[in-house]
Amino acid sequence: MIYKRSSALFKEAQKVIPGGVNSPVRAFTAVGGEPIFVEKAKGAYLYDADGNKLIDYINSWGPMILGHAHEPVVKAVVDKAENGTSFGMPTEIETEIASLAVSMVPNIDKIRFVNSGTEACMSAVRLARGFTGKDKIIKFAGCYHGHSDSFLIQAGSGAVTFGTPNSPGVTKGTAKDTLLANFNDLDNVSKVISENKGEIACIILEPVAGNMGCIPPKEGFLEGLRKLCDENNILLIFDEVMTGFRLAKGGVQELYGVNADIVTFGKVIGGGLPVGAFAARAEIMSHLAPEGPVYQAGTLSGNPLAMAAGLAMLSELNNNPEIFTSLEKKTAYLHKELATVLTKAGVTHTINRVGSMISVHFSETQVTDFKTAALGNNETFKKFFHGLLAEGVYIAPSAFETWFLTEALTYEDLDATIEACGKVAKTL
Ligand code: KE4
Repeated sequence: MIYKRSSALFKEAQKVIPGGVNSPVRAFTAVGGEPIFVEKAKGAYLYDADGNKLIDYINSWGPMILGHAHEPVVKAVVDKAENGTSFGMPTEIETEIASLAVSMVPNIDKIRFVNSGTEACMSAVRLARGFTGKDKIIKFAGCYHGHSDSFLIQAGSGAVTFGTPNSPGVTKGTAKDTLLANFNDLDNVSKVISENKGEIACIILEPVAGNMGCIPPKEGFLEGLRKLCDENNILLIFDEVMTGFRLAKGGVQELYGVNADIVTFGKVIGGGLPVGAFAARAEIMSHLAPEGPVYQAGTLSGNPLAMAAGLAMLSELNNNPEIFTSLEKKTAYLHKELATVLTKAGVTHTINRVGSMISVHFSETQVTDFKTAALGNNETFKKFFHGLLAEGVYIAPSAFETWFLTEALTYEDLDATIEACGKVAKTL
C-alpha cells in the first residue's frame, strides 16, 4: 500500500490542527505510523487519499451500520439541506425522530437530542445529580463516556492509549466526585457504594463495554447493578452510544432484559451526522429545562440536517429488524473463521464479541475488565493492524477499541478479510 498523499496531507494538517487530527484516536499513535486520510467511502469500503480501497471494520466508530453513503440517508440529508440547515427553532422532524426512538427503546418516555455522545453522557449525569440531589458518580475503569471532565478518570479508548486516563486539566474538585469501580465485579461496586452511603447519584457504564475492546457483561452483572441501584436510590445510566440501535432495536436493555433509568445514545442515532441523545422515563426527564430546573442546551441540538440523517437510519432499522440478525450472523462467521486462522498459525489470542461488536486480544487470558484487557500484547497488535492494513483491511487502530461491522459487508468481503488475517497471522 502507498500512503504518500496521506503522509503529505498529514504534514499539512499538523501545521494547523493539534496532532493533525480532530480526535486523538485517529492519529495511529497506539499502533505507530501515520494516519490514513480518507477521500471517500461507499458501502463497506473506504477509498484513501492514495486511492487504496479498504474494507472498513470501524465505520466511523459505529454510525455506518448500513454502510457508507447509504442512499436513503444521503437523499434525506440533501433534500433537507435545500430547505435550510438549522434554525434554532423547533421543527417537526425532531418530534418524528424522537417518537420513533421512544417507540424502539424500552423504558423511555422522552428523549433530548444533543450533538455528541460526550454531550449526551455529560447531560445524563447532570440530570441524575439534579434528580437525586446527590453529587457522586460511579464509573468503571476502562469505560469511556466521552471527554467531559467527570469521565476522564481511568477512561478507556484514546484516553488509555495516550496514557492520560486521568487527563491534566481535570480538577481535583471534579475528580473527587467520580468513584471508580471494576467492570464485571459486583462485590467491588457494592463496596464503593457502602463507602459512600447516600452520596451517589448514579452509576454510569457501557453495558457492553467497547472502549477496552469489546467486553460483555458477566452473567448477572447488569441485573446486580439494577438491584444495587434500587436498594440505594441510585440511578442506573446505560451509556449506549456504541450499543444503541446496533446490538438490537432496543439496544442492551432489550438484549439483556435489564432496565436502565437513563440511556444515552450517539453514533447510529445520527446516521453519521453529529447527534447524541439521552432519554428516560417522564418522571426523570421532567427535571430538564425548560420543563424543570436542570439546565442543558445547544445551538445545533436537533438541527434538521442531522435529524434527517438519523430519522432515515432509524426508520430503516426499525422497518427491517432482520438487519440485526444478518449482522449477528456475519460477525459470528467472522469470529469463528478469525479464531480458526489465528489458532492454525499458533497465535495466542482471545476474541470477544457481542452482536456486531468484536475485538481481538493477543493474550491467553480471557478479557473481562480493564486489567485483563491491558494484558494483551500490544506489539503483536501493532503488527496485526498494519499487516491487515497492507492487505486492504481497516480495523481499529488500537487494542482498546472494538470493530463495528456494517450490513453492507458481503460474505466475499468477510472471506477476503479472513484470508488476509490468515496471511498476517503467519507473520505474528
Ligand atoms: P462522542 O463525543 O465521541 O460522540 O461520544 C463519546 C462516547 C461516549 N460513550 C461511548 C461508549 C463511546 O464509545 C464514545 C465515543 N467512542 C469513541 C470510540 N471509542 C469515539 C472515537 C473518537 O474518540 O474519535
